Amino acid sequence: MPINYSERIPNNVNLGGDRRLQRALEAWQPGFLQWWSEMGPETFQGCDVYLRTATSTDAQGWATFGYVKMPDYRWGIFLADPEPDRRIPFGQHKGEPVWHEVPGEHRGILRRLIVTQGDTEPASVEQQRHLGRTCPSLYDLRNLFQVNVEEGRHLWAMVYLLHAYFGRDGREEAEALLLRRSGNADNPRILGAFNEKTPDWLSYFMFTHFTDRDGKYQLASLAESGFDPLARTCRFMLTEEAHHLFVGESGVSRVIGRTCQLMKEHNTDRVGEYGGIDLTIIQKYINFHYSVSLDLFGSELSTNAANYYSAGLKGRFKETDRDDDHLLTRTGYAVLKPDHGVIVRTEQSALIALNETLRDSYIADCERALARWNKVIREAEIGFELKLPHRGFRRSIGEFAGVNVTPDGQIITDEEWRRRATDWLPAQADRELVASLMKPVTAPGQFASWIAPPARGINRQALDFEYVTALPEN
Ligand code: BYC
Repeated sequence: MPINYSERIPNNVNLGGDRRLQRALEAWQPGFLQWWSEMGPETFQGCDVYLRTATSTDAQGWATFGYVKMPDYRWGIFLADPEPDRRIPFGQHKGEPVWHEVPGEHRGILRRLIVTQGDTEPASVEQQRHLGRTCPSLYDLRNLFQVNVEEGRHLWAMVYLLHAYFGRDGREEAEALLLRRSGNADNPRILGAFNEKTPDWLSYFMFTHFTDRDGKYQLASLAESGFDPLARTCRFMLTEEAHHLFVGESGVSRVIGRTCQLMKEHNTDRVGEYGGIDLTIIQKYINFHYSVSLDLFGSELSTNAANYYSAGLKGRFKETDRDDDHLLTRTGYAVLKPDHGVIVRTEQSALIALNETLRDSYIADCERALARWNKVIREAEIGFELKLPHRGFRRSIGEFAGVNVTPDGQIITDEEWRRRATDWLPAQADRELVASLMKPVTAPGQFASWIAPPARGINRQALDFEYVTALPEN
């Protein structure tokens, strides 16, 4: 069936006037819809969900709210407005006009970056597909689906770049994005965190807090790219990403708030029997999701990252605001490394240490959010402080891979690690307790026992607004 482009696919890339691109997307769209029906949210595809859809990039159009059935969601293609006379801000081509076509000599690595970014988007939808069944409220169910459809749109954004700029190999990569599966042994998603399970809503909030936040930093680095279509695409994606981070941070904050309330009401730290999640369990989930997400920045010392930067393809967070030479060929950067049983500070070339530079920006952001969670605990007058574990804790990528580092940064033996791992990471019993609380709550305005209501509704709607209607029986 031919697609009506201006209606079905809202866009600002002149899709209606580009026959070649139309044909490519026409061939890809049925596969996407098939993937969405197989791997998108289970059970709720026939419901009306109060969603925001981007229909243009201006203030009126980028967040249009209304009831939509998810398979009818209009997955649009948007680039932020071009900046006149934009110049490549960093690397060997610094100061030259940005590229509007793929620079031939950097084609391979550019495609690889776009594919890696694109692969995470459907992966996260796959990881979250079961969660609707155990939603803590209609408000949270709606937010889950909002995140899911927007990850779908972010996949479209990367597929648009592959189709519009990379010809046949771009089309093949776009197909492959629909074939890999999160956690599949034979054809897994590319990056580690996207093959983990998201078994419960606490994991989901941690994921949207810590793993989506990697997305914020990676997208911001790609938004500096000298390849202007990628930069503009990522800039628009970042506007949507902010809501995903809000879902994560406020979700965890509401769980903490409810736990503190139960601790005070019952004068105990163990709130499981009262339908809450202990702060010690929350800490273990933080340790797990934070460490998995730190791995997403790649090795501390990376020639890939140096090449991306020198080629002008991937910058640093807020590259253009930084006051240095934007070449980094003669600059140093401090990097922590394990060395004979202790962790030492070493001086490295800033160009080789770019993954660590981005990880540092991310860690600082995570610290700020953690302080906001701790404020909730402090205001409840409870003497407990959540912490981020050391950056070397439970890492699988880079200098700390295979080294047993405790949350406070001590290197320990394999034997001691085995003995103490469940002090720091969710044990079977912790996961079972959290799982036992995951009972669906779908009456408007009601919330599960383990989470506090949010401060306000979505788009100024009331908390008892029917964010999802026409729910399936039982
Ligand atoms: N898992 O020099 P290295 C998001 C591989 S999240 C598995 O250490 P490099 C979102 C690496 O590919 C943002 N493999 O790293 C969030 C390389 O493989 P090859 C996603 C890994 O290349 C929530 C080898 O190890 N966007 O948007 O400098 C919901 C050595 O590479 C991992 C991006 O990531 C890992 N964790 O940096 C929805 C941006 N880490 O060459 C969405 C694009 C590394 O030996 N990607 N490897 O085969 C990049 O910029 C880079 O690929 C990375 C890795 C930063 C990921």
